[in-house]
Amino acid sequence: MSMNRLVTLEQFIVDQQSIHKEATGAFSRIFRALELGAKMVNRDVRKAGLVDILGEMASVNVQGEVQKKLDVIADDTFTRVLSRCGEVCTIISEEQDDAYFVPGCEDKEYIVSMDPLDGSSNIDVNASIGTIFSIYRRTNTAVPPSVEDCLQPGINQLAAGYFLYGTSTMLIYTTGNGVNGFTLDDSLQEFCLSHENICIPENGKIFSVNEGNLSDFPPGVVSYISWCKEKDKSTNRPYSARYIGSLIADVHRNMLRGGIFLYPATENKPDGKLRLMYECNTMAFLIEQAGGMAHTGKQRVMEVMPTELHQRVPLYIGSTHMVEQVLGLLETEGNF
Ligand code: AHM
Ligand code: MG
Repeated sequence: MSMNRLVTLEQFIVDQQSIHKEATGAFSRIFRALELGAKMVNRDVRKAGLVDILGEMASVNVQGEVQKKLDVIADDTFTRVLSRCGEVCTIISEEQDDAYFVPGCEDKEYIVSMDPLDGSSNIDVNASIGTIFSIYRRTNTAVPPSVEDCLQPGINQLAAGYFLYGTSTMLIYTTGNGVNGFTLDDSLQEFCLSHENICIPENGKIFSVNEGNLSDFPPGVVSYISWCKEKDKSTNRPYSARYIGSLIADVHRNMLRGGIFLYPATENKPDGKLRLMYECNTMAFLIEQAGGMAHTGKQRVMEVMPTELHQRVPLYIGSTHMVEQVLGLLETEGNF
């Protein structure tokens, strides 16, 4: 019988709180809300292929409501649970054009930015998707919450994490003190500590990029990708190309195995595709906490000062040696 201690997310957070005496309990309430939201979304995701068969959407239609897509359902769910927890004044979501100021919570300190269901083009093909979140503290609670409060660089994140709805459902998160992973036990409906103190290898042999866009990539990235494909025993090349098209799933694999994920700038889209405030910063905080690196090609991701909620930045993230190598090539061969 395994002698490992069974630690639930709840227990882990309580233990952490007793280590950090300054913690107020507000954080635990936010995490509890996120956990509940993830269990609800997980339940919906697991039924994604069944709704037509079971007719659940039809019953919704009878009431005259429009059939909702899962990413909208996920947005509703997390907005609801975070609003109810009573600790969050502002929610930023990929699904909402504007920041949502939680009624009755104008004096609260915390801001949550989230992508409620990232990789949503993967839903219909049963590939991994996930929820991404970051928690910030408001800079000035004496005035009503505002968009300006939210425009903080990633280095201000208090916590960040993602729920991955994959072959199993996991939560990976950091509060700036390492990265830990929890796996949902379906029968208990509890997240249990399964990946303690995750560290990303300094080097890897996986590169993850949408190579379909190769002809539009900066010269430095084109060189790096062809270098990855060359044969060279001493450096373990060629590397393996792995691309799910779901940021969380791709970064998760690379964090555990070692590797690099690239979503470069192109000439037409100099800011790339991925959003700073609820995709890149979250992943950057996690990867840096695991010992890796996250860069836009011009600066450290977490030092970018956002000017708008849905701002995009190019992303090079993963094992330190690999990211450094791309940055070197961007410097010598060219970037946009
Ligand atoms: P989404 O937020 O609309 O789901 O888009 C973000 C996703 C990421 O998960 C993934 O890394 C990327 O888009 C894939 O983009 P592409 O299909 O261009 O390769
Ligand atoms: Mg997204």
